[in-house]
Amino acid sequence: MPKPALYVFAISHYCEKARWALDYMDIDYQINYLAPGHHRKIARKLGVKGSSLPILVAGGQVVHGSAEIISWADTAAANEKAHLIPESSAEKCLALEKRIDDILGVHIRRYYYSEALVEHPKSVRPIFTKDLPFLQKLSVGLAWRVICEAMIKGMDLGYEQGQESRRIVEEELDWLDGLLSDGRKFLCGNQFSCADIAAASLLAALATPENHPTYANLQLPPRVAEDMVNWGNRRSVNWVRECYSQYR
Ligand SMILES: N[C@@H](CCC(=O)N[C@@H](CS)C(=O)NCC(=O)O)C(=O)O
Repeated sequence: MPKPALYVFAISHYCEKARWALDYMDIDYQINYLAPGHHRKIARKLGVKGSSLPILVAGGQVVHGSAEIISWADTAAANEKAHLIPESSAEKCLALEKRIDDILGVHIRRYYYSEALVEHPKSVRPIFTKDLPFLQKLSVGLAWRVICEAMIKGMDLGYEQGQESRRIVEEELDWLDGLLSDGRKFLCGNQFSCADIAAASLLAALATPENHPTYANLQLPPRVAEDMVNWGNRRSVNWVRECYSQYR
């Protein structure tokens, strides 16, 4: 049987979340980097609703979305060392994962792109083309303006929108700092779970861990870089670094 195939954007924090889960569960898979635009054709071909990545194809099954991929990995993995959805605290961990996916993940991305794509699009292109096959790399170069315009419209980017998302990110960081303030090692339960993978991967841009597959070379736009310095000492951001060093 062919290896499971994971379709990703190199830059995407949701894709990193799925990758981390598969790596953590010792699942052997093939990674396929896609260019924006081309990903729609693949999503259509695979018959998923919408076109977002990550998508995993495993033994004829198409698994769409990072949370669904974690859930698939949790049952498919031969490695019994640890489950990412612990039975004893599944409901709580899944609820935390959902909040982190739906709020932090969305707003950190909107804040970053509002600054980077609108004002400094050249800083984004190298990460978008990272590890792409030659022809897709070429097509991103040729269609770069169109891609930027589509992303700006699709995610409703702009200065005001970025500032709104920045405020939401700060509120969510306060919430995470609060959760971690009792010294707990994991966000929920007594083991590393889907909630921890969600928070650490979706916040990785703030912590820029050395062993992150993409963000080591992430060039942040000036206002975002300033925030990263200010937020860098938060309990939650230090906890992300710790998760990367221990579990990634
Ligand atoms: N909640 C979804 C979000 C995935 C998502 O938003 N992916 C973005 C990249 S960060 C994407 O593929 N956007 C392009 C599209 O939707 O066509 C998940 O966890 O998988």
